[in-house]
Amino acid sequence: MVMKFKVIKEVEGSKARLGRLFTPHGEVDTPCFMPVGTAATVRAVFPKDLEKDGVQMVLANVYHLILRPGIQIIKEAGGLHKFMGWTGAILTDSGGFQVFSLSSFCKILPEGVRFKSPIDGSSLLLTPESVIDAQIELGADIVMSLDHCPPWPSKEKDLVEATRRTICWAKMGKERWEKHWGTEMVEGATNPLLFGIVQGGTKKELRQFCFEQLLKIGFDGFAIGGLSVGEPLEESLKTIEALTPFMDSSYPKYVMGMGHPWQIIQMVDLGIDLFDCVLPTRLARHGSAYVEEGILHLKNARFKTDGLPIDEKCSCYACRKFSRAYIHHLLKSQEILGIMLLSMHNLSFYNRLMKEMRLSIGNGQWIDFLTRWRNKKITK
Ligand code: PRF
Ligand code: ZN
Repeated sequence: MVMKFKVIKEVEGSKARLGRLFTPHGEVDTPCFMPVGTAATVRAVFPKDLEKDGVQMVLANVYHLILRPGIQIIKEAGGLHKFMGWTGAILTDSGGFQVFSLSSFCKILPEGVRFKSPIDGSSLLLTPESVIDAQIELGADIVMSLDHCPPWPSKEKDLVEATRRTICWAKMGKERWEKHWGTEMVEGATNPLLFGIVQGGTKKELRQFCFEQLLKIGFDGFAIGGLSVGEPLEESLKTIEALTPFMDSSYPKYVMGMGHPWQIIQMVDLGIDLFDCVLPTRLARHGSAYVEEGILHLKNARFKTDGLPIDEKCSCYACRKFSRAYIHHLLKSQEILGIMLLSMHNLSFYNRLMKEMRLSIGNGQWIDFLTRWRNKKITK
């Protein structure tokens, strides 16, 4: 198999590493944070600003795009990249998480998941094969297998069943994948990457079993799903810590949907390469801004006359040009620019954090970086 991931530098005394992914839409440096653009838009942010800020890959969700506008419309528009005006890489999620988040609107069947559309009430069947087809039709750079993400807590029997189903669906998806691209990867070809998703709740043995089975099926990378679904944070990190030593280090590893800044730093230390999280853009829509010391709630009256930028250390457009008082005013007046500026700033904060992490791994100062962050308020 041709590897589409290269480990560039490892750290002594940590599992943190610097890597590079090779996708049809360019190289992606890891550790990498993907802003969430579920419905083919990172909410309230122009793609040109993401690009300027150094974002190399965004995440979209095939479940949402099937429902609206429909895969055919995007295909006819020239593919997802053209449709959304994004020239970087795109990872599309498969809909497996919606089994968790929309559990009352879906039914698990051996052949896939049946959803009731929240838009018009119609019925939609996602199968392990149909989600692969749809992601390929969109032109995704990283395609995710269909999985079953169970809630926490779940009975052991239900966890085992969800894991077995995830493995079975991964195999069915891989077979469909091979129908598209063949079984042999051609050196230098710019095919997309296919990732398998490890489930198994917080059960170490089940997680390891799932990974071993997925490894046998063969993927370009592996995601750890089923975390941040209600379990205590300590449990999520322990699960990752128990699993990563069993995961072949030559593959990229992606923890899905978990990304408080301090969690990302700890996961990088555990050898995770890829992240996504709605937090920076969601918090922005609630009027909150990340700074190294914590989170500022800019709707708070104490910012009414504050002439400082959101963060003096940040050089994003929002921080260069505007005051906290102005953004407070925009939020209070329900002006959309307030949310746009905060979204831009929060993503800038994440991108800077990722750049600093890559830099400190690259120049041998990872442990210092980790120690410095451990002492910050934002980690509490
Ligand atoms: N599966 C998929 N997407 C996801 C998850 C998962 O388990 C999670 C869990 N945190 C987020 N996004 N397919
Ligand atoms: Zn800023």
